[in-house]
Amino acid sequence: MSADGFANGPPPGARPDWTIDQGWDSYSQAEHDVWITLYERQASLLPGRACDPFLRGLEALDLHRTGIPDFNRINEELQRLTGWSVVAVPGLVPDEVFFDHLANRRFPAGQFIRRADQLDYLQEPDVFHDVFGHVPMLTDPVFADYMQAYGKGGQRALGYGHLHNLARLYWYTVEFGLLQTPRGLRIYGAGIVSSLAESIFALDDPSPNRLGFDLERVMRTPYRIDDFQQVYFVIPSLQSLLDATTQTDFAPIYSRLETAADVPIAEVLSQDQVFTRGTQAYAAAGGRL
Ligand code: HBI
Ligand code: FE
Repeated sequence: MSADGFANGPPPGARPDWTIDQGWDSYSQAEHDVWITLYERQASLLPGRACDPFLRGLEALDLHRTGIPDFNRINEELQRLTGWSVVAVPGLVPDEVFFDHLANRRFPAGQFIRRADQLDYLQEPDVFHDVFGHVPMLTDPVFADYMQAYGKGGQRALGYGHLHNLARLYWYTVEFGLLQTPRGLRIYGAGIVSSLAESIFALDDPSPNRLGFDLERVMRTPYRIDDFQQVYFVIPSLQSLLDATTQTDFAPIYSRLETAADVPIAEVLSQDQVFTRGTQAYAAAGGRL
């Protein structure tokens, strides 16, 4: 939804911070069945693909197979582990509202769930994308700190007029990030773990580039929202991601970004750490690299 789509404030029934009651009792069995179908597909696919903090979070929160979880139940455990809580929202909320929630350790999760005929793609984040995709990582103390630091950074970025650069950081980490482990690359991005096809594509397909994470490089790299990623960025550890966000003064980065050109999405720069060079990049270079 574009920014002016929020011009007239929260929708009817939503509070000023855009939260609504989840209304867990009002979900139909058909809606719970959609969750069960999606959960079972991903839970059987992700061992060996999702990173350990994600799998541990999935177990700790018991986002079990009996249907859409009750946020009140999840929050008892989540608050005990990292002080985060899940709050229900009708869908996408304005950036400044989103950042304020994150800065206060509240994750805004869509209350609705996709229909059974929309299993593999939907426009707005629903409760499966948000709660199955994003919430397990919030049980990890380091990632929980990163998400709060991101929220605070987002509030500052709004002031600098560099939200679009920070949105790229969110996209290439929180949504589509990969983690380096001794056993190979593992997924921590919510947009990947909540997608059957991309959970396979992100690790196995030869077409995308997989490059070492660099904060400024990521902030110069546009992204597409309607297809698999053409580039994934790999972090060496969750701690390194947190350090990049908390130990960096963004002001000089923002001023350099004023004049730096975006990096074409499929390009590999000479300074990039290359984990895998995608076939599409190979093709774009005319088959010689
Ligand atoms: N709102 N509910 C919700 N969920 C999001 O992931 C979200 C949002 N609003 C803005 C937004 N994400 C993006 O602009 C982030 O990059 C900030
Ligand atoms: Fe998301």
